[in-house]
Amino acid sequence: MSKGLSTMQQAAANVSFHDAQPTPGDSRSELLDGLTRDQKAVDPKWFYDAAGSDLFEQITQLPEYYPTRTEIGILTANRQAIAERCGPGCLFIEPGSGSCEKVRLLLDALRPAAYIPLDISADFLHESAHRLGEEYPWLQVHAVCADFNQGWPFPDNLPAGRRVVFYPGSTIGNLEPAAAVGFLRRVRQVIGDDGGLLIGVDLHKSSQRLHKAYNDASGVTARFNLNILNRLNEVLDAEFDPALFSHRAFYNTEQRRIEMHLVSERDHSVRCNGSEIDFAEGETIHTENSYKYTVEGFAGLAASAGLSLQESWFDEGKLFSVHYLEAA
Ligand code: SAH
Ligand code: AVI
Repeated sequence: MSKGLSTMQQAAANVSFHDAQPTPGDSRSELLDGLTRDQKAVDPKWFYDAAGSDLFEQITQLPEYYPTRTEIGILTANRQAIAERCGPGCLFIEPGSGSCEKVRLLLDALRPAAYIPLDISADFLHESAHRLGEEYPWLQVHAVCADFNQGWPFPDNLPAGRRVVFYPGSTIGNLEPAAAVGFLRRVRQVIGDDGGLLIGVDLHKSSQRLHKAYNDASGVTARFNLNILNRLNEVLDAEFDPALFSHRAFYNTEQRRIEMHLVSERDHSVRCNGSEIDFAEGETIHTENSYKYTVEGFAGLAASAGLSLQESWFDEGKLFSVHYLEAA
């Protein structure tokens, strides 16, 4: 995507945009806190500036990265049943909406009263929401730029309707299990007693398959991982040199998660927000976890947030799952 911000000025009448991004001061302290721990770490939300969102779109097209195409297959094959579960005229809320591609598979069957994409990647959200609004002139789109772990600031002018949260892509896997329960509790609050949750969850599988999905031959995932250093340079006025770090991704079988790290190639110091951060050779910045679940494991997580599984859909190979849940 590279249409730029000019599309904002030609906003379609059915699209509105609400900005509730974290302040630069909060962003700096959050990042510095992570970079000064024993195991240096950065929240994966920092992957997603316009370049990072573009790189993620490229990842979704990689032959090794099975989740996106598998989930698209499941949504396409079951769209009628899914639309029946969600019900007509709902408010369809998508945290982490990215390119808003997957919602397109459901819109005609679903006919929601409004679609509310909520994402941290401001420019990308703008473009994706406007493009969707142009393609679907009957659809009200209320885009919200916010951190989905810090409250969901909806605009006041949402139409009435049952609320259904759509959380595809296994983005839930990027949250620590305790944070995932916190996220699901928020969903439970947002949907109230009569709403629903439609969620995509990646399943536990062979380490080899997982390893390949996060270590693609063309190096796109490595570029995605390294792009986080550009964010650090921008937000922290820092001088990280991407040439001094390399991509590492592996499956941690005990924790059932892919871990992504950036490995320092040698001892060096990086100027960061006016002070120096030291890196030893081989030391890493932990940039992402991607947890893989069993259906029982995910159902347990949801139950502790007050949500119960109503129906599940799978691909033939049981690589990926899509679930519909309601208040328990
Ligand atoms: N739903 C899409 C995109 C998944 S990629 C799909 O299934 O393909 C994850 C998306 O979540 C990105 O668009 C990213 O910008 C967004 N995201 C990640 N962390 C976030 C956070 N803390 N708050 C809001 N959006 C976030
Ligand atoms: C967005 N999220 C679910 C992706 C994942 O698979 O965990 C992000 C990603 N990281 C590396 N490749 C894709």
